[in-house]
Amino acid sequence: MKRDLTDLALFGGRPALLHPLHTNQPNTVDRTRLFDRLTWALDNQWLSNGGPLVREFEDRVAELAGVRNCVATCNATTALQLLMRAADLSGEVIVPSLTFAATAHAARWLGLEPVFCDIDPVTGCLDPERVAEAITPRTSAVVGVHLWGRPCAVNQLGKVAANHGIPAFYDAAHAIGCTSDGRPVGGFGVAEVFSFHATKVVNAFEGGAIVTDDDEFADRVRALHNFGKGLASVSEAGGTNGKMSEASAAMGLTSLDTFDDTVRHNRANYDTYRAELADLDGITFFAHDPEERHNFQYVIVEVDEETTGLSRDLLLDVLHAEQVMALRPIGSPACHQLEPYRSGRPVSLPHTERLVARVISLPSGTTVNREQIRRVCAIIRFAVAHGTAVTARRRQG
Ligand code: T4K
Repeated sequence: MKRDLTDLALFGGRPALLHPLHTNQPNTVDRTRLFDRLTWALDNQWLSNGGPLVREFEDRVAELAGVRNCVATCNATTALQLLMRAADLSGEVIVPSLTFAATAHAARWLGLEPVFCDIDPVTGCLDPERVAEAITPRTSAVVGVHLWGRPCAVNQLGKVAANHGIPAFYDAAHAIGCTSDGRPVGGFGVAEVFSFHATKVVNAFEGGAIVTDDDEFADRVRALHNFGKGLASVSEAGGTNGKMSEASAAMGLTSLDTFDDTVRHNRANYDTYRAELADLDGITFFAHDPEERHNFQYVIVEVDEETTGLSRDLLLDVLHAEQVMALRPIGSPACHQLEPYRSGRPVSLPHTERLVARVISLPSGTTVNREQIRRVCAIIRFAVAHGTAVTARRRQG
C-alpha cells in the first residue's frame, strides 16, 4: 500500500482502528461451555466415529434445517464429494462460477467436469434459463450455490433438472438459517451441504454436513463417509474418511447454542452499515429478500466506479491502509478465472464477470461492533468523497 493513499485518508495517516479488522473473523463462542463439552468428551473416552456429541450436533442441524437426516463431516468440501459420489454422478456437473473454488474442485477431484453457468444478477445464484441451455446428454446433476446466504431459485432449478431427469443439489455453505419461500435452506433438491468452517456463521473449527429428507441417500452418504462400512456393493466399499470429530462437534454445538444471538448481532451490524452508507451514491448493498429469514453472515457491497470515481480494488487498498482488512468476497475471482479452469474451455459469463469485479465483503460477525462499523463507513465515505483524487494519485504511481 502506497503511503500517498494513506495520507489522503480520514485520520491523517494514523490508523483509524487500533487493531486490524478482518472480514470473516470467527464468531465468539462461550468458552466455558466449549471447555465443559471438551472435558466431557475426554472423560467419555469417545473422540470420533459418530460419538454422542456428533450425534447431538447432527440432530440439532437437522432440526434447524427442517430435514430428517444430517450426516456431519470433517468439512464441506468432503461433504460435496460424498454427495456427488453417493449420487453416482458422471460426466458433467453444472455449477456457478461465482462461488468458492471448493464447489468446482469437489467435482473435478472426482473426475467430473464442472460446467460453469451464469448467474441471475439480482440473486448472484445460478440462472435457471442458462442452466437449461447448458444441459447436455453428459450432464448428470446441477449443483446450485446459495451465494452469500441468498437462496437459489430452487423451484425453477428443480424443474429444469427434473425435466432432464437429473438431480439438483445445493452447496449451502453460506446459508444455514436462511429461508426460501419461508422454507429453511437444507430441504431443497436431493440434498444440501453446509460448511461449519471457523469463518462460517456456525463454527466447528472445521466441519460440514449433508442434509436430506431422502433416507436412502443419507444411509449411502453415512456409509461412504465411514470407509463405506455397511454398503452391500463391493464397488462402493472403498468409501472415504469424512467423519467429524467430537472436538469439532463440541465447538459446533457451542456455536449453535448462540446461533440466534449471532444472527441478531449480524443483523444489527448489517443495519448499521446500511444506515451509515445510505446516502452514498455508487455503493449499493447486495440485496436480501426482506420476506425471508437470513443469517446476515456476509455484508456485501457493490462499488460503482463510474459514480464513486474509484475502483473496487482501489477502495480495498484504502481500507487495508486503514487496517480494515475487507476482502474481495468468496467467489472473487470467479472459478472460471482461476486455474485449472481458466485454461479449459472458454465460457461467456457476463453477469458473473460484472458482479465479481465490483463487490467487497465488509467485516462483520460478533467480534465487530457498531463503533468499528461507523469507522469503517467513515473511511469508505472519505475514500468515495476523494475518489477521483485517489485514483489520479494511483495512476501517477
Ligand atoms: N462452498 C462454498 C460456497 C464455500 O464458501 C466454502 C468454503 C466451501 C464450499 C467449502 O467449505 P469447507 O470445506 O471449508 O468447510 C476460507 C475457508 O477456509 C472456507 O471454508 C470458506 N468457504 C472460504 C470462503 O474462506 P480462505 O482460503 O479464503 O481463507 P483465508 O485463510 O484466506 O481467511 C479468510 C479470512 O478469514 C481472512 O480475512 C482471515 C479470516 N480468518 C480466517 C481463519 C481461518 C480469521 O480471522 N480467523 C481464522 O481462523 O478460505
